[in-house]
Amino acid sequence: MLIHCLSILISFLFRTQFNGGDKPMFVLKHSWPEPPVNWQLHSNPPPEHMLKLYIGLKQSHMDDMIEHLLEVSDPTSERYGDHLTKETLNQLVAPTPQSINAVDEWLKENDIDISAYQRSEAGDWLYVNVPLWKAEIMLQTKYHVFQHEETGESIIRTLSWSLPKYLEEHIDVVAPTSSFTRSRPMLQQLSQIQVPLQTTTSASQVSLDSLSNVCNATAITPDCLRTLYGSIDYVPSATDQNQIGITGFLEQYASYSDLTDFMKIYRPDVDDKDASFTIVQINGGGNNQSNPGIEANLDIQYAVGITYPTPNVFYSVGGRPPSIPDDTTPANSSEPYLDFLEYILQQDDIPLVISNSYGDTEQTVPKDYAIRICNEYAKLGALGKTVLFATGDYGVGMAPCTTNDGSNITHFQPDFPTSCPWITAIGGTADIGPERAAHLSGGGFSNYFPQPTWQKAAVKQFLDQLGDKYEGLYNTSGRAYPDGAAHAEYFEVVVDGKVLSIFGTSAACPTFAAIISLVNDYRLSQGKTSLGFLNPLLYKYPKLLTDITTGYNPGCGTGGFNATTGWDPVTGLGTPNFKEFQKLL
Ligand SMILES: *[C@@H]1O[C@H](CO)[C@@H](O)[C@H](O)[C@H]1NC(C)=O
Ligand SMILES: *[C@@H]1O[C@H](CO)[C@@H](O)[C@H](O)[C@H]1NC(C)=O
Ligand SMILES: *[C@@H]1O[C@H](CO)[C@@H](O)[C@H](O)[C@H]1NC(C)=O
Ligand SMILES: *[C@@H]1O[C@H](CO)[C@@H](O)[C@H](O)[C@H]1NC(C)=O
Ligand SMILES: *[C@@H]1O[C@H](CO)[C@@H](O)[C@H](O)[C@H]1NC(C)=O
Ligand SMILES: *[C@@H]1O[C@H](CO)[C@@H](O)[C@H](O)[C@H]1NC(C)=O
Ligand SMILES: [Ca+2]
Repeated sequence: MLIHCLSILISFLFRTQFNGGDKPMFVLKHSWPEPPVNWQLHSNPPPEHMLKLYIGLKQSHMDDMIEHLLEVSDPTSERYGDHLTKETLNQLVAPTPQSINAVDEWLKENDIDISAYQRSEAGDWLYVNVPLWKAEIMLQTKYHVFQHEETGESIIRTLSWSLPKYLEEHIDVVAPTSSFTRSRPMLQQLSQIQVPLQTTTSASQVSLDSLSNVCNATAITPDCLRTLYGSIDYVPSATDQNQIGITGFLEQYASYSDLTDFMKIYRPDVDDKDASFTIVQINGGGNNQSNPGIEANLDIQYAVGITYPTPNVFYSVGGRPPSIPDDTTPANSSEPYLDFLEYILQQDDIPLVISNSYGDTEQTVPKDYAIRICNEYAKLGALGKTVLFATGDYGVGMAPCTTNDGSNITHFQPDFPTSCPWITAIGGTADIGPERAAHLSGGGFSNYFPQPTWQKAAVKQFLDQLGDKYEGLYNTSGRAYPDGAAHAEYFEVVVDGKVLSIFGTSAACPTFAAIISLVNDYRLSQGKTSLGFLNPLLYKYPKLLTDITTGYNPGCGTGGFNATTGWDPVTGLGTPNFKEFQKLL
């Protein structure tokens, strides 16, 4: 009743803001001077094409939410590990009744029936199916089909969009609009060398006193990584409370039979019939077992290979749009992160660690969109989940390293979502004993997210010794990454029954994630809670990671940054040391 009266009052107030007749005044939300690099205007989509609009309502107590998150992630706080429940989280982020009513009113004005949309549990997202022509009126915009020059991929986007002025304070983002991000797998180089399928001796059966007995720097295996990062003797026991999640985008499917072969070769100590994983299909995500993806197999094989017998979940996220959209094809808007976040945040049972080996340059997304997606990952942190992203395989930036804000200047190109501070960003190393930074390792400084307090001292130490080198090419006050690293070269992966050798931070991310999953197992088995958002812990206790001090990450026509003593923008604080985690936690 109260809400009903309020909504009448509010709708009255809005009308008074209307510009003359019944047309509201619009304010520009975002615009690009030109399509982002490699995207070309292709054609006009049919007006009846159905779009699924994601409307992100302003979250009311985001600052409080972040404060909670920082407290429960600070290892020196009494509240360390006291993660929020989903109910508390949803209450904190729920929009105000004013925002809810304002947006409902807007949809009503546009003859959108309440049955045509859904709300997230917290009420902070609305998912609305509308024909394109209507979205164009609502957002005072024009949608086009854009095609990617290299991949031929096409998406429906706009170069500029607006909102009625009265909604400015109630809505953060509407998507799809002007975000051109693609979820690119972070494995750049793929050796065609095929290693014959053969059974090796398990590390637990060979002498462990020398790493070189187990590791071959040009043929990385799970036992090598388990030895290198100190988890070889650890047997997970909290497997009824612990899961690790792996995301898959772009029709990347993980194969059961390839995992079986992989385990036969690389974990002969495990009965391969026992090693498996669960597949969850989101938003039309497929599962074609005859078409295994290299990225998907790499991720799942190393996650299972290191965490076995911890349950592994593979998320197959759909949503790639038709190559040329027509009006009969259902709305597939290519918003992979939003699709995944929409799904996962509604679940009661979310894996404690989520590994992501995908990303794109930060400047392919508008800043407000990046901030909102980043806040969604912060929610996962507040719930006690660790979200990790690979940092990319192009060192300090993928060519052409020019800005697309109209200024067209040369600048290192940070990657997103890994540049989001609520994510643990994982770079890559190479060699064994000692490891050095891998040349491909993505690293740098965000242009969107300010540097968080927990990393300021570590980053300052690096910048002080760097001096004015590269001045103007990167943002000294931005969120700096990676946070950590793991091996990223010559990973042996079974794909379609053959062993391939893979490079990329895509290999590093599930490896680091798997070690963190084992630390969670260790804590859970002692009745403690999960680690959750990891970064404040890592920066407070850098000993948890092995410092990498050599190597560099060239890119953008430069030698890139050097790995140095302490934190560096190539390998972060270093590679995980499971035994140190055990000692501290
Ligand atoms: C290391 O791996 C490479 C590539 O697979 C192989 O050619 C080499 O023989 C291996 N070295 C040893 C000592 O096994
Ligand atoms: C996206 O496309 C796939 C087919 O490629 C389809 O199965 C799925 O239902 C679509 N998703 C939506 C939300 O329309
Ligand atoms: C599954 O993948 C195989 C191999 O690429 C392909 O031939 C087949 O058509 C695919 N099946 C479906 C249902 O897409
Ligand atoms: C940006 O500058 C580069 C040369 O530095 C040039 O090749 C390119 O065409 C310019 N792009 C635009 C959009 O002006
Ligand atoms: C540098 O980073 C800060 C903090 O995130 C941001 O406010 C500023 O706009 C960035 N500068 C540039 C040139 O991107
Ligand atoms: C990296 O180290 C090399 C060798 O010490 C040095 O010549 C180079 O200037 C350093 N680069 C940066 C960006 O610090
Ligand atoms: Ca270092």
